[in-house]
Formats: sequence, structure tokens, C-alpha cells
Amino acid sequence: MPENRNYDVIRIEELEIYANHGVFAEETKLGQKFFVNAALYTQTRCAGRADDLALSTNYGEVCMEISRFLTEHTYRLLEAAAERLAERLLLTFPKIHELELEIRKPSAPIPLPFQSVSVVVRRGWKRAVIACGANLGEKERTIREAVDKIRQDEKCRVLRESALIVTKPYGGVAQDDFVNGAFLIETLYDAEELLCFLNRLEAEAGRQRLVHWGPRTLDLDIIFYEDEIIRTEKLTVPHADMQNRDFVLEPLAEIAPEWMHPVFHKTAAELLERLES
Ligand code: A4P
Ligand code: MG
Repeated sequence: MPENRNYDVIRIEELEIYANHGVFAEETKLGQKFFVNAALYTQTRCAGRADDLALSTNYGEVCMEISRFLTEHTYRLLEAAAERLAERLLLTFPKIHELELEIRKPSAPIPLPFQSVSVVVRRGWKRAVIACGANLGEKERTIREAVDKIRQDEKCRVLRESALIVTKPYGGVAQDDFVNGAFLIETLYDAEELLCFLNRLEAEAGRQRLVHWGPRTLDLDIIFYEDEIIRTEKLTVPHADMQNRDFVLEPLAEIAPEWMHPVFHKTAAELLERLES
């Protein structure tokens, strides 16, 4: 974890679309030709074995969606067109795990001889583990409501949920017992966007930040985000203290025992075993 699946590719080449993207007024008024190339990373084995389109992604429908999207919208930048189109395709076609998308603009207003300019983006569903904790109010219900909200967000899919466990407070602040758990998700948010989304859910649950490590209605921490190592002012991933917390490692080992910690190079199950010994 993240699973090292071997993805197959469905490729679309040089799909021609007449649309109105550009910075200049003439471009948005008159329009011009764009060409789209896409590599859709997916698994085709089942569809291939069964010879059944219902088990695959229909490239005809993908082409129609690309055409519809690029003609219905007007963006100043190719970057914006590519970003939004990539998101639309990932949300519309659930079997596409990741995609590479190129939008080419051979008639861009450049007063020099050139063949084409293009923007290429690679976007996809990312795996993350979120740990949750609550020790104020209706703890279990607050956590279950938060997981439901995550499930309802179109940019998140909840893949696995651990059991919720009751734990003694850790960190030296005298307070009520906690309920803790963890869940495995796939998301289109990057790590910072995911943190913002989780902070919003904490606020909606009535979270007030009064005492560091103190009582809270809801705490949602990012434990892992793919195998990324992030150290910014706002975010430390993997979570900085996870290796010392049985209330994180126990649920984590239940839902993702093989997930390799990218700094310690130990699996979740090994980290739990080391803490318990
Ligand atoms: N932040 C940095 N990295 C992350 C990350 N990976 N995930 C930043 C989430 N947030 C991250 O957190 C402070 C800031 O950490 C955030 O604004 C974010 O930018 P906070 O939740 O606002 O403040 P806090 O609760 O005082 O700190 P923290 O670190 O979330 O608390 P902990 O470390 O989660 O500890 N005992 C038991 N048994 N069970 C518990 O769940 N929880 C705590 C809180 C103490 N004792 C506990 C439990
Ligand atoms: Mg937190």
C-alpha cells in the first residue's frame, strides 16, 4: 500500500475539437482547433477475458465527454482546461484510476513559426489513511457522521473502515477516554486540500482548539498520503508521532497492515508489533 497494481492503458490520440479557450478576446469569440491526447490508466484484464464492454471504459463515451466539456466551457489557460477536464473524466469514469491528458493548441497566437503548444497533466485517485479521534460529546456518532460526509464528497471514496476502539488519553492532559479509528480512502484532493477538507469537517463537528492535545469533539489526522513525505508548516506526513501511538497503529494495522512507512521502512503491522513489544 499504496498498491503497486499494474495498470493497462486506453489511449486516445489527436481528438480534434473546435473550442474557445484563450487569453485574447478574438480567441474566445472566434474559437480555434484544439487536439487532445489522453492515456487512461485502468485495468482491462476482466473486460478482455470476458470480451465485455460493460467491464471496461468506453473510449467513445470518453471522447464525447471531452468534446462536450471543452465546447461547453471557456478557459483562459490551457492549464485550466486540462485541470478541469482531467477532474471531470476521473469523476465520470470510475474505472479510470489515473490519466495523462494533453491539450494541444496549434493555432495559438504566437508571432513566430511553431508547430504546436500544449499542456500535459497527470492526475488520478490517491490513497490516504486518516485517523480519527473524539473524546467529547457523542463520540462514536460524531465519527460516523464525519465518515459519512467523507463518503458523500465526490472527490473521496472510503475503501476500508477500522473498528472504533476506546482508548486512554495519551499526552499527559487529564481528560475523558477517546474513541479512535482509521479509514482508508481514495481521493482526488492533494494532501493540503485534504487537510482543508478535514479541518472543515472538524469545525462542523464543533471542534474548538483550546488546549494542545486537549479534549476535542473530533480530530482527523492524515497518517499517510500515498508514499509521500511532506514537511511543511501546515502538514507533516506521515503523521509525526504515529509510531508512538497504539490508538493510531492498531486501527491502521487492521485496515492497511502492509502499508510501508516511507521514512522508517516498516509496515504498519511491524510498527504496531514494535510498539507493543
Ligand atoms: N498538522 C500537521 N500534520 C498534520 C497531519 N498529518 N494531519 C497540523 C492533520 N493535521 C496536521 O493540529 C494542529 C495542526 O497540525 C493542524 O492545524 C494541522 O495544520 P490540531 O488538530 O489543530 O491540534 P492538536 O489537536 O492540538 O494537535 P494534534 O497534533 O492534532 O493532536 P494529536 O497529535 O492528534 O493529539 N489520546 C488518545 N487515546 N487518542 C487520541 O486520539 N489525541 C490527542 C491529540 C492526544 N491524546 C490522545 C488522542
Ligand atoms: Mg489533528
